[in-house]
Amino acid sequence: MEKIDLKTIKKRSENEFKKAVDLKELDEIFKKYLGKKGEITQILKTLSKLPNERRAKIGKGINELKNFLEEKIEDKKSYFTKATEDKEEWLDITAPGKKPVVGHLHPLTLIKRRIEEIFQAMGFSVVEGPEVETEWYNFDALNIQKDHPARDFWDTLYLKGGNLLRTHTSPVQIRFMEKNEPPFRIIVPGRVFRHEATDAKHEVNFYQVEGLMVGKDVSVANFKAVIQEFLNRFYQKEIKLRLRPSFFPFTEPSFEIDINCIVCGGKGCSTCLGQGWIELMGAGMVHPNVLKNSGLDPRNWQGFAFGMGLDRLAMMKYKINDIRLFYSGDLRFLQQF
Ligand code: FA5
Repeated sequence: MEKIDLKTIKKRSENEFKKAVDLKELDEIFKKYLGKKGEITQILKTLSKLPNERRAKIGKGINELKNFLEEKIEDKKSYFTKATEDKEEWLDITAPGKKPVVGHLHPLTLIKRRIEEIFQAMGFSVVEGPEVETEWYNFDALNIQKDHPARDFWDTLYLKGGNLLRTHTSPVQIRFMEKNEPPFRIIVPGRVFRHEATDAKHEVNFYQVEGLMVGKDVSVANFKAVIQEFLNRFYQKEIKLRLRPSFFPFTEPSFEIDINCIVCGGKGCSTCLGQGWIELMGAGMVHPNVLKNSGLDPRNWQGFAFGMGLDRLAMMKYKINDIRLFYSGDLRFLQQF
């Protein structure tokens, strides 16, 4: 019988263990030494043929080596198993790729940008103002005295210290005229707030676009031309509009601008409440007191102002019958734009 060199087997197997990188390789080593046809198993089988003295010696050595290998295998096995479990990121390069969801702008932002583009092309600058206002800018400077019933149109939320959430974008008229000499033309898109019950056409938080054009001889005719041009470009078709006499403390004369309902073409539907017309904005010639309150001499300057509901423009454009959808955060709605 050939010489059994346990030391060499131990060294060799130990080396192989060190090199093993996963459970599969470990299994190969196990089979090689301890499997049915493994080296150690074979030696154990031949023990009975050895003379007594040698058998005892080799038997002891081979059992020690067997225990040693079994222990090694167990250790390394639990090491590999744990390492796999601990892996935080598991990259399966064969899995099909996931298409990243690409977001897009909110419909009201798209509308705001389109409005800005059209007015800028007509020579208007885009100006912004604060959403938290003082009573002076939101009411008094706009010729709405403390006890005037017109304040009731624009009920709002008052903050500690006397400031309030602006009810319209009109205060920016004053802020701009205080700092700039006419002639000028501006638009002011922005968020406004009102304390009122919501319905399909009314929100407590919505957007307006203020317009202001002041010069030596700016007239109602100029206003009508600018608005007609704007609406035609915005809706990409000839829009039928009408000016209705109205009242705003900060304009004289004042009017309301309605457009033929785009949803039903003027026949009458739920969006226009059967009227065939939809109110889009308030407007008028800037009141002399407003010019005075902004530091301008009404004998030298005159102009028009308007304030339109951005949400209402968007509703007409996209044929949306409830304003509250814009603020619902419902992806089924938003993903359509
Ligand atoms: C005003 O806010 C005036 N500041 C507009 C103005 C500016 C008149 C300059 C003259 C000169 P009014 O309260 O009517 O006016 O609102 C203007 C527009 O905002 C309305 O025509 C409508 O389109 C929109 N709007 C008003 N209330 C709501 C609401 N609760 N929800 C959504 N849109 C609204």
